[in-house]
Amino acid sequence: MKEASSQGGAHGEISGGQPPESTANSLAAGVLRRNGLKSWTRPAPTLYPHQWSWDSAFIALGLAHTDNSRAARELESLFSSQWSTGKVPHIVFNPEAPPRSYFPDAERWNSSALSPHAPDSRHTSGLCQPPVHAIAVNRIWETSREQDESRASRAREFLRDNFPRLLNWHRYLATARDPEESGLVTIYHPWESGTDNSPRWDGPLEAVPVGEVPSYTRYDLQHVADASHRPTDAEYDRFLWLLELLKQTRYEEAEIYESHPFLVKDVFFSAILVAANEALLEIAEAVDAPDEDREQIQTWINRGRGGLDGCWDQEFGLCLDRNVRTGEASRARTIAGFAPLISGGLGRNQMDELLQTLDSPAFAGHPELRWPLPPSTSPEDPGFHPRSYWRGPTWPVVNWLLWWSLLRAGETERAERLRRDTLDQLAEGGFAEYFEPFTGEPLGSGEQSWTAAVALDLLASGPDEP
Ligand code: 2M8
Repeated sequence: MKEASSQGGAHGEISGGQPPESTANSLAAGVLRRNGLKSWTRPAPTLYPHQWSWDSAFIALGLAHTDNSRAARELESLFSSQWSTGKVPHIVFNPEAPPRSYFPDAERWNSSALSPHAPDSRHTSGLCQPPVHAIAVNRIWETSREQDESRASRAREFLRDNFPRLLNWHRYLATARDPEESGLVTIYHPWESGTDNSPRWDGPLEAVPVGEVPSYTRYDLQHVADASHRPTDAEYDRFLWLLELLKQTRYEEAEIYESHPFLVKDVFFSAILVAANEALLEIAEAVDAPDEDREQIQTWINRGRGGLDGCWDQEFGLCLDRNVRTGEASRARTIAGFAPLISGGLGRNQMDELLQTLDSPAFAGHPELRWPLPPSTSPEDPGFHPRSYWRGPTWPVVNWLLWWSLLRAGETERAERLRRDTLDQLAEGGFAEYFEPFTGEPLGSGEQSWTAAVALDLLASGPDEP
């Protein structure tokens, strides 16, 4: 496995060929250590100097294999900035980040001043991201249980403390973000999806007339080798305009629902919520939560699966997002379409159809791919771009989600192939943020924490592992 340089865009090699797993483990653990601050971990050394919500969840999942208490602290630190509405903010700002290192900064979001629901203690963004957290908490529980009784009892304590926070977070998503009770989560900004410039958002974004955006300087471009890896300036203008509109509502959910021009039912986010609710049900079991909480979680799971069923597109063999404003489906072929695989509970026919799409030339079966790993956007989609962020590159963190979902669905052989191919890609390209799908070139930031974190989980979960 290669180790990428800590400078964005550079990916230096420290050893050739695929190393033994113990070396790979220590390289991955080293990335998390170097990106680690006192109680949480930066997603990348320079490009992302603050705490990001779903990055932290993946990081905790990886840390669960090396240091349970550090993993627990990672999530506790994130949840200490949870809003009173239950929302877990997508960014918690680091007051010690170097000046002019990331934009939009805390000042631009201004959430503590604008919203009475934002925490006083730390500045945060006003958005949220996919809820991987309960899945990570469950991993901490699983890995602690395998150890001595004192660790298991500390983990049980951690579960007890965090169950109410997770439940509030999921309740926020099931209510404020789904007033229609459709089972699908509404997002207010492409940043909430985590797949920022995906062609999924092209249609809904085009419908947003862009107003006067207060002047700004992008700092992200100074941390990558080439601007083509990142979203375009035109995309940034739209992202920042949406932020201005959200500020005008003071981040009030009801007002946003009333006036905001970008309201989309995100199938990928919704599917992760279903899987996270399954994890939460297991946590509820472990902490002996009241029956009504468990029933509530089960209702959300059923509702989520029902909602996703309604978004199935026969022609693409994928699930599609829906614009709440127009009712139209986003006809883009992206990895988000595999949402039902993540939410689980599929019948044999739908599973076969999804796997057929996954294996087809539209995704992992494309004959020119460096590894048979699904690009974030299908090479057959008009919005595909092999180097541009979420428009085509392969993301290890997405491979992890698909691998984990395949395992849960009992597709063990296929899951194992995906695990091996993902690790081979990292062995050649290092712990990059994302990869060019045809050449395997590492792109974006080097030393990306969640890439290292999922590598640790994949390495620990091989068929030879106990
Ligand atoms: C990317 O998003 C941020 C904005 O939130 C950015 O581009 O500046 C996305 O890949 C997102 O999913 C991820 O959580 C974040 C940090 O890794 O970077």
